Amino acid sequence: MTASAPTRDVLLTCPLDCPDACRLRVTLGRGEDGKERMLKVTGDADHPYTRGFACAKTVHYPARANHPDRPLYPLRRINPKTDAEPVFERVSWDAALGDIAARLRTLLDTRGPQSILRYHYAGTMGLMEGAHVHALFRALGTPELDETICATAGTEAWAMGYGARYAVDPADVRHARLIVLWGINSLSTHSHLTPELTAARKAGARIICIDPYRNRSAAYADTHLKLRPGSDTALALGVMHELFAHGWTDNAYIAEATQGVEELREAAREWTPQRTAATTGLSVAEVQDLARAIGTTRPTYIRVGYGMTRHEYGGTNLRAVTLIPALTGDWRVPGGGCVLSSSGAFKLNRTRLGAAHLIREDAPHINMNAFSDALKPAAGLGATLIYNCNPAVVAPDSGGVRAGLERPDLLVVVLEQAMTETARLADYVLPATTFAEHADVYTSYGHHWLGYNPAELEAPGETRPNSWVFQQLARRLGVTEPSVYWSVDDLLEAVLDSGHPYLAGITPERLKAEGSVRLNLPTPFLPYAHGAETPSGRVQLSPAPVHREAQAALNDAYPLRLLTPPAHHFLNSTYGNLPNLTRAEGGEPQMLIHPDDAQAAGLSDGDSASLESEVGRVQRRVRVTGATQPGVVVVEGTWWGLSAPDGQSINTLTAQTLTDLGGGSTFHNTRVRVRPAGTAVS
Ligand SMILES: Nc1nc2c(c(=O)[nH]1)N[C@H]1C(S)=C(S)[C@@H](COP(=O)(O)OP(=O)(O)OC[C@H]3O[C@@H](n4cnc5c(=O)[nH]c(N)nc54)[C@H](O)[C@@H]3O)O[C@H]1N2
Ligand SMILES: Nc1nc2c(c(=O)[nH]1)N[C@H]1C(S)=C(S)[C@@H](COP(=O)(O)OP(=O)(O)OC[C@H]3O[C@@H](n4cnc5c(=O)[nH]c(N)nc54)[C@H](O)[C@@H]3O)O[C@H]1N2
Ligand code: SF4
Ligand SMILES: [Mo]
Repeated sequence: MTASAPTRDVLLTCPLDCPDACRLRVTLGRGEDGKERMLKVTGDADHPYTRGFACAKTVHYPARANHPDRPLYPLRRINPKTDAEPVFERVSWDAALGDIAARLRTLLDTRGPQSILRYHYAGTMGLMEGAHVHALFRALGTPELDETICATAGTEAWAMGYGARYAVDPADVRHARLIVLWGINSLSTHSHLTPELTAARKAGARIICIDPYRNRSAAYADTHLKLRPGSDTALALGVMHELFAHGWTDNAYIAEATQGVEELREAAREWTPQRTAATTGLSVAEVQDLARAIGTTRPTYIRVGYGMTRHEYGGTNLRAVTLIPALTGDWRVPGGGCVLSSSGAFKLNRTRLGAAHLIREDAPHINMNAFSDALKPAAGLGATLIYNCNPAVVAPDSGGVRAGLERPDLLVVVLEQAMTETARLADYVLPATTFAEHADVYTSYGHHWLGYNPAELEAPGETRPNSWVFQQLARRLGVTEPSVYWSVDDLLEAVLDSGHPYLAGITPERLKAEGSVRLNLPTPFLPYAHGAETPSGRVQLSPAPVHREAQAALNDAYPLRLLTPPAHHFLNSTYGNLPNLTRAEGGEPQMLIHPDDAQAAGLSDGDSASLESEVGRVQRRVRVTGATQPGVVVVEGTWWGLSAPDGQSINTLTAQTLTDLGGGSTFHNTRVRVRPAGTAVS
């Protein structure tokens, strides 16, 4: 792009799948073609949560919006999808929509709605472009897609103990005197928590990070506990053992606000520091120190991430940890408690959002983690429409997903802002607008502000919002359900009309005028101070969590556990096509391996290694480092396969195995073997 002169600054909410939902200051400028485009992104200095900075990723959003490969016109694939290099021709919207609608109509009439699958996740968190757009499919009666790839194991685990997900007010975190980052790399994945952590530390707080490898947050913390992956339930029970044994429990809180403490006490009894240490790989002293710190420091703030949920027993792991503050009574103290997500505080009226009212009791459900299976010919799909998601890279068993999308008899329609590897496998690529180019409404899962973005920029080329595309298809398919045709104003009107006190005073007019509005929460916000929104009205401690070893146990054939957590400079696969950000991540994906394991496998730093799981095989550059532990290898980031030496996504290795709760993904559960690339299995 040639340099443009800045024209104006606008304030917009970041649409990406990140807890921070930042209020961004976006500088626009006019190019030589006379059109305005995005020039620069920073954070709104006046926003109490964003505090004037955007993350290391989103400052580069303009390069993504103005990317030379961004699809700007509807494209039709004209060579076989099995050819390595796709060839597309530009077509008119009318031709593309007409053909897609005709093929969907034929499928509906001959094979029924179950032959069509929508596939999506949270590429945009917007209520219109992310959530409401499923309305068309509900009107057609196509299968429900269960959106399990990220959060449902945690959501269900939280629901068992607490009901709705409420969070400690971020502004109260600075009051905490102990902060435990438990299975979350918040410095990378929740970067606006960092100023709060730093403020708490200045006031004397200690920060402990519990993670199998030394990520950025572990390096920042005062103490890093390098536990064995999948052993969090054992560690949580070990902490509880000490809480009970030393009388560090808040018995008044337990009596008033919880149910099932005797069962939990019984379950914790066998988790002595010795046994806990043996199971978690930590030392007895580390276990005792963690328990004493939690037992004797008020308030203690525990921030859990989704990391510990991405295992076979991940739901239980998270539930065990989140019950700790119900024993210490931290929920009564501003800054104390445990946080997974703040989303429960957004008490919107969702009855018609995404036409949820049309979901039939007997609707078939497809778990999005099983997309590879759903795309097998025997499953009977004739078409899939993919939006806000890049499954050829991010979904488990991505090799199977790619093979499915390549099927010549399957109509693949991809709505995209970037020429992703999923888009490259489409029969039709439909060019999508970005957050500056369409209006939308945003909640957050890390703070308490509701956001509204107007469409500030003219849509480039022939890009269109998802909602426009689906309304056009709906017209061609004769859909009459009114909510399918909602405007953003209709949506705002409907969702804000819940009568809940947290939304009191928040009208569509006010939200549109102010752009970012704080929920009307009580101060201090202590949502679990006297109980929880469970059927009993109490925090539910039973059934007591039970530690279980993964069924995919390490063995001689597969001696290493592979973790694939997020990269600092990507947002899932978003930004993986920007050269400066792939450079910042080391130029290509790398496998971190402990010196002991590297030696055993005959690998040295900088070598190329073959990693093999029961699902697939990839090749990665080796980094020998004590940052990880024996038995654990780490590949950070869902890089584009195109950036890897072998062209393969890391999810070539991951399995469709589901978690114990919520049908969630198990991305950190993969067992692998490694050897120098190009050598045969011995
Ligand atoms: N920079 C950046 N930010 C992001 C994202 C991104 O891709 N990049 N993605 C966004 C999205 S969609 C999400 S869901 C969040 C995810 O953000 P996080 O919750 O931080 O990420 P996770 O993959 O869940 O992994 C977090 C940590 O859990 C550790 N872990 C793995 N197994 C275990 C275990 O058994 N026990 C414990 N205690 N820890 C374990 C991993 O080593 C990792 O360091 O981040 C969001 N923000
Ligand atoms: N191995 C491994 N795999 C993982 C993870 C992991 O930790 N390890 N993390 C998992 C997690 S937590 C998640 S949430 C998923 C995320 O996986 P995805 O939801 O696929 O997230 P992204 O890779 O960011 O891709 C989102 C896509 O949506 C597009 N998009 C954004 N806005 C719009 C829009 O308005 N309209 C349209 N049509 N498209 C839009 C973007 O261009 C982008 O290509 O990945 C999962 N996959
Ligand atoms: S990706 Fe997250 S941290 Fe970065 S600007 Fe967006 S909301 Fe903020
Ligand atoms: Mo996620």
